[in-house]
Amino acid sequence: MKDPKEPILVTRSSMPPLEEFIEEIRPIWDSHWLTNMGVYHERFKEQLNQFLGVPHTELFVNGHMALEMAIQAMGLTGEVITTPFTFVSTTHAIVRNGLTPVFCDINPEDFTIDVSKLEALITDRTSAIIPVHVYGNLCDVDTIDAIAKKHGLKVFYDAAHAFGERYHGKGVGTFGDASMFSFHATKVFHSIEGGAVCYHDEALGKELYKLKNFGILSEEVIDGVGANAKMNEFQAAMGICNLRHLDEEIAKRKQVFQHYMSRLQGVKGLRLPAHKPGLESNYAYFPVIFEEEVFGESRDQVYDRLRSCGIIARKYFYPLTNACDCYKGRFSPERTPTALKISMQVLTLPLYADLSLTDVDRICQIVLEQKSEKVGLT
Ligand code: T4K
Repeated sequence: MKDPKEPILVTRSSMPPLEEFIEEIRPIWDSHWLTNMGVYHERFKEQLNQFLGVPHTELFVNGHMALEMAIQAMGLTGEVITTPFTFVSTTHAIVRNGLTPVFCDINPEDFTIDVSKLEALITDRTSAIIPVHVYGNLCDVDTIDAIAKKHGLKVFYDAAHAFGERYHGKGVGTFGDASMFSFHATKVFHSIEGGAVCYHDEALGKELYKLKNFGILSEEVIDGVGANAKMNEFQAAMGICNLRHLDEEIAKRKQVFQHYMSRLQGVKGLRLPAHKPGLESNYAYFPVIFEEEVFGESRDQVYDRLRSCGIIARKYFYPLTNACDCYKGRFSPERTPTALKISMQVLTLPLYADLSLTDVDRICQIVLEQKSEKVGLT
């Protein structure tokens, strides 16, 4: 149980029952087999294929290494079109592969890549599109697919936020050439740290498997410049336990999400999340856009007031990745004006399975405090 005096953070890892996890890891103790694609690794992979409805999955130590290795394994070159409205991992993975990210603006409705601006960014150096299902909002996968096919480009989705979602019954991991999921402790579904790449082409799988294990093909043949990005047995065991509880996890999140909606809907100057028709959401985040001119307060003012009351909301995703200090002078965020504006208006409110509805009421009351005072005065 959480101490009511403790601050409320943006999220809180869900844990399986301790006894269940202990039972799960007992055989690992007995076998002394801890990593390097053991029994749990293989079992977890099979369960994920089934659950996600994807043909193949490769597991990784974390989502970031999954991104980096998949970009390498896909043999991408030159320029990659992507979004700056994401966690910095997406951009770093492209740059660390020696590629140039070309930033496409986002659409103001669901903050995914603006497909109407994609084609103008394609050059003869473009090899791929790496869009992000940000907050679990599904990109316009059909248009992206059509553009990619027309120009002979690969599509690799950063689906870090979209685990467990389905679109018109199809698992989100089936779109594009491949998709990456993050199983970090802060996610709807986690394996403490962890990540996966779901893909269609078996040849890509062989490359991924090799690269995450130093490029080792067999005891005496090393034919790839790989690294170490293997998921260990304890991570896989945690994933297996959490997968059993995922439906319950998402149902609880949905309740919290709907309670926020009931409290904040209709407030002038606030824009609340909306899900695409046909999407079975995982309720990963609750991003709110604060339109200062109408709401009367800026995102930063609300952030500060919440913080002073022990509520730690987060400015996901500010700064834009093309505005990060490490990229200063290299990219210009002004070229993605919608993303720039949204990054200065958005605040993601606390959302996790065990967040009580009373806490949601308190958070909403603090968010609306100034506004109600002003209304009271007039
Ligand atoms: N692509 C995208 C679009 C991503 O969002 C991410 C990760 C990646 C790629 C890379 O995947 P990974 O390599 O991480 O698998 C957090 C997460 O660390 C990160 O996984 C996530 N995105 C990002 C959006 O959020 P921070 O720096 O905000 O985390 P931190 O430590 O401030 O934690 C946030 C809150 O979570 C804490 O206030 C409390 C709670 N928490 C945190 C930890 C570490 C827990 O309840 N338990 C915990 O163990 O990045």
